[in-house]
Amino acid sequence: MTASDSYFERAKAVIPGGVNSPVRSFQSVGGTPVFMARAQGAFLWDTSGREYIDCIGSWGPMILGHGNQQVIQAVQQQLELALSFGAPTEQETRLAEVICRMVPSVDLVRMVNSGTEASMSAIRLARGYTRRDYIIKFAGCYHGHVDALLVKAGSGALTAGVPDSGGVPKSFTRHTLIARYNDPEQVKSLFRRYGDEIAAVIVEPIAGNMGCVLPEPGFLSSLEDLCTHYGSLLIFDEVMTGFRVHPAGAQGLYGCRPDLTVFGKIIGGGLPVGAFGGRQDIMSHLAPEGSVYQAGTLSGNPVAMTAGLATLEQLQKEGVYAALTDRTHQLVTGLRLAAERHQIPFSASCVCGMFGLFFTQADKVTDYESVQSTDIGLFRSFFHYMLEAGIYLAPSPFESGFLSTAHDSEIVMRILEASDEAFGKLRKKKEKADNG
Ligand code: KE4
Repeated sequence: MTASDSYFERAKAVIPGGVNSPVRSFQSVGGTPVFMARAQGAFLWDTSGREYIDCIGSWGPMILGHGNQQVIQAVQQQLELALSFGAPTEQETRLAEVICRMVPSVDLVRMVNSGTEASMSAIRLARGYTRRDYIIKFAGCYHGHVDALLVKAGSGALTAGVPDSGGVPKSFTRHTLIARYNDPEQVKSLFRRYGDEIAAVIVEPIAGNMGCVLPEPGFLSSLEDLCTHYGSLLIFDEVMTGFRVHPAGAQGLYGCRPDLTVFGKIIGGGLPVGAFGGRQDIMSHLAPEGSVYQAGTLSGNPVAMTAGLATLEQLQKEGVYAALTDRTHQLVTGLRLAAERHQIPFSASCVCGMFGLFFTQADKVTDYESVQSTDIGLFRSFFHYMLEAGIYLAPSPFESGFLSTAHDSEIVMRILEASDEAFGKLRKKKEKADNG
C-alpha cells in the first residue's frame, strides 16, 4: 500500500469519494489519486517525496509555476496586515483596475470566490439586464457546477459519464438550450426559434473542458453577430483562458468583444477567486446599484486579491506570453512526432500555455461528439505510463493540460523523453494484442 493509498482510504472515511472535486479522484483513469505535499516551480512532490513535473498547475492558476517569490512575498506581507475585513479594501480596487486595463471589453468587474459563482452570477445578470430567460450553452463546455448549466457539461461531469447531474430539477434546465461547439448553423437555428427570448450565449472561447478544443475560424464572430442581431448578450467564460492564452485572454487572441466575461483561476494566483465583468450599462444592473442581487462574504478577500495582483503584474512583463507559446508548441510538436514514430493514433491541440491530447485517427477534434469517439483506453494507459515516469498529466481525457513560465525548454524535453517511452509501451502493448 503506497502512502497515497493510505491517505486516500483515510480521506474516503470523511470526504465523499475522498476528494473535494471529482476529477481529482482518478475515476476516469483508474488507480489511486496521488496525494501531493509540496510544490516549487514546475515541480510537485507527493507525500512520499516522489517528484513530478506538473502539467496541471492546479488546473490553470499556477501560470507562474509554484512558489513564485513575488507572489509569496506579497501574500506574506498581506497576511501580517489582515486575512479578511468584510469591508472594501484598496487591493480589490487595484486588481479590478488591472483586469479592466488588460481586458478592453471590461468596464467594471465584480469579484467572487470561484469560477462557478462567477458564471452563475453572469447568467443571472444577463437575464436581469435583458429580462429574458433562455441561455445557449455548448455540449462539452463546463462553466462550473451551476444548476442550469449542468446540461451536457464538460470536465468532471463528462469524466463521470453523467453529462446531466443528479439533483437538478428539470425546471431548472428548461431554459438551457444546447448547441454543438463550432456549429454556427445550430446556433442560428436556435436563435431563429427562440431569438428574442434568449438572454445570453455562454461559451468557452477555447473549450478546455473536453480536452482542449479550439474555435474554428468564424465560430466566435458568428456568435457575436447573432447576439448583436437578436439583442442577446455574449458571455465569454474565460475562467481557464483568461490571462493564460493572451494578456487579454482568448478575446484578445481572437479579436472578439463579448458583453460579459467570466474569470477565475489565474486572477487568484492559487487562492480562491472568481470574477465577472463587462459593459458598464450591464454591470450597473448589479446590486447595490441595480436589481440583480449578488453577494459574497469573502469576495475581494485582500489575501486572494494580493496573490492575483502579484501574478498579473508579472504576466504584463515583455515576452512572457511569447516564451510560454514557444514552450507549449515545443511540447505538442514533440508529442505528435513521438506518437507518429510509434504509430499511435494521436492528435494534440495547443494554444499559449494549454494543450489537449486525443488518441484518435482524426487530425483534429472540434466538438463533444468527436471527443467522445477518441480512445479513452489508450489515454488511460498513456496517463499511467507518464505518471510512472514522473509526469503529472490531467487524470482525464476531458481536461486540458497546462504549462507555466517555470517550464523551461529542458523540462519540456524531459516530458517528451517520457512520452517517447510511453508511446513505445503503447505500441508494444498494441502489437502484443494484435499478435494474440
Ligand atoms: P471553479 O468553480 O472550479 O473555480 O470554476 C469552474 C469553471 C468555470 N469555467 C471554466 C471554463 C472552467 O474550466 C471551470 C473549472 N475548471 C475545472 C477544470 N476543468 C476545475 C477543476 C475541478 O473541477 O476540480
